[in-house]
Amino acid sequence: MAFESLYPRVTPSRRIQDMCGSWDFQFDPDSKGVAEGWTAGLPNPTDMPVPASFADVFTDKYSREYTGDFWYATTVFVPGEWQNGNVDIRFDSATHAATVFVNGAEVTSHEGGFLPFVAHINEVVKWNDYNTVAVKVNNELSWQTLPVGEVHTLGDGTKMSAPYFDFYNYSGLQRNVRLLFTPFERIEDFEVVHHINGSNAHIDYAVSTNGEHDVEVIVLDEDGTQVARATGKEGTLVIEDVQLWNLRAAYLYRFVVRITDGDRLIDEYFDEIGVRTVEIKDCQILVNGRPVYLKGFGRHEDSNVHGRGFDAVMNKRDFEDMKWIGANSFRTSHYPYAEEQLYEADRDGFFVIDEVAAVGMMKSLMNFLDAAGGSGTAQKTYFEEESVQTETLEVHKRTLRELVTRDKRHASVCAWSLLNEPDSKVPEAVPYFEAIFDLVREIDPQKRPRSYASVMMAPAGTDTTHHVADFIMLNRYHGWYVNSGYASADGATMMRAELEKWHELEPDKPLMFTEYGADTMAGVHKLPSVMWSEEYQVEIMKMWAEIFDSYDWVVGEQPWNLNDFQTTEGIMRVDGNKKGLFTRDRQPKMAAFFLRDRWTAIPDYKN
Ligand code: CKX
Repeated sequence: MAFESLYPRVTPSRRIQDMCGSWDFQFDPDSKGVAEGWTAGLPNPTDMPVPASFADVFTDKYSREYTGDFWYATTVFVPGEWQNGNVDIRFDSATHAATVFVNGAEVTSHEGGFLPFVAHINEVVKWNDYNTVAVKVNNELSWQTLPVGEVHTLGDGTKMSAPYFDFYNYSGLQRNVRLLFTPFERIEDFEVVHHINGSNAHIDYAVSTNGEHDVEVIVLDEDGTQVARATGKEGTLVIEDVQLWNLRAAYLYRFVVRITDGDRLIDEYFDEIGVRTVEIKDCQILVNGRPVYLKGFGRHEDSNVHGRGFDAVMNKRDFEDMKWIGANSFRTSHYPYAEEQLYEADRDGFFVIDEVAAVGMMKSLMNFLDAAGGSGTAQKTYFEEESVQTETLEVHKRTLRELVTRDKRHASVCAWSLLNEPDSKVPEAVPYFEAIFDLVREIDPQKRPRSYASVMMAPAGTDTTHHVADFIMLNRYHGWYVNSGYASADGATMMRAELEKWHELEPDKPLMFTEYGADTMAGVHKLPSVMWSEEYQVEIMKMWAEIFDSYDWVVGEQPWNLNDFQTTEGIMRVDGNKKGLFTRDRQPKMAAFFLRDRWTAIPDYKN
């Protein structure tokens, strides 16, 4: 069943009741909430906005850094007339794990903090009455969670998150929560695969329902005119004179799926879908058969006080900043983003590299940098650990199934990133990578290109896993973590040598940079430049640009990061990571103007 992956829509057969707003909230450091009946309501709550991360709303360190169980609770009125259908609560995410109780009864649980799940509540609901919803959430990290990390215990017994990744471990009900009504017989999922034939498109489709009645699919253009129709749970739709979806020139059709019994409508669902193809060919990434040059960013869902909480205003500003600077792509680093972000990317024609939260698969104890030296407490490297090759691999596969199921129809989702900066220099990584890359090839109906973001500690010749990738993605930091400051020119020389080696190893695979850059404090100016100054970030962007322009099989550049963002505190971070081309309040640094001049002069398509 993939009903949980269908983005909620109001249609003639479907209803939505928003559950966002102020919920009760309480920490449960002794994990006693279930035993003490918090499932029916919290004993001593404060109020907490949903969606939001809880950390940055508090003024005390204990609350901000809280690690362990914590609870949300609210009441929701369920209309009596909804008895003649399914009633579900859809959580667009709960970070990182959640168990849901309705009127004291456990109804579902879910692990993974960045993908949706539903609680089916018909059996426990009080119809035409108020119902208590309690959610036990947990934000503890381990070698089996995606993302990866540890939990440390301080001297007084307090737990503390120790992420293996460089973003703050924000958690909570960070995305939308909705009460849904759908017919008992309903559309559970559907997929489309596009084929372009001259001026026409042939779109193979498959619809999943939980019943036996007839299915029809209708396609409407942007004027609402019907341009195609087919019947049956599977088939092919033909759109003549198709308007293709292109980078920064989107066109979206409305695919309307119906279950009917003669003239009677049983269920209707729709999605806004762009018709396009994406493939690797002739050492290029092709959209609609044309080679593209990707300009854009690694990002984070991150903003002041909201933390990782869904923020439509900040998301809109991010897209406006990306359009201003001339970008046409982004990677959902380092976790699946809210569906609303992908719909925005569909509308604005952005090429999205959709990344699962497989980050930190390398041992680290201090803002992840320890991983470079393999230091830290673990005796083994990450992929040498038996539990990784078994338990974590299953978590990774389940999360990939959820990701592909949720995002498979989006025109903007043009590629998958299955890991970020894993320890890909050890032979034990090979079977793990092969298993997850094979899975995504199997379950993605559109067979999109797959890759992973390569860490600088596993350069060409050391990396053991690049054979699984359809294209190469490099995170490289010459000019910052290595060969920095006055030595940056040496970094450029070393990078060119590594690129030549990559092209020898993988002559048929295009290559792009998914991270490069320099921490930059907005407002720090020096002549000549020094590291951390805005002038230095400009120089580093120029250094990388000259490298990219030297190779036609370098097909994309995504500096790190679009914005400054919050991380775990440490000696390497000044209230977060400052590699943004924009500040955390979305204002441009000097280097953004350099990139704007550069990117607005580079076409989205090479021909
Ligand atoms: N890459 C040496 C992953 C990102 C971090 C970035 C950084 C690292 C660099 C790896 O999540 O923020 O240190 O800025």
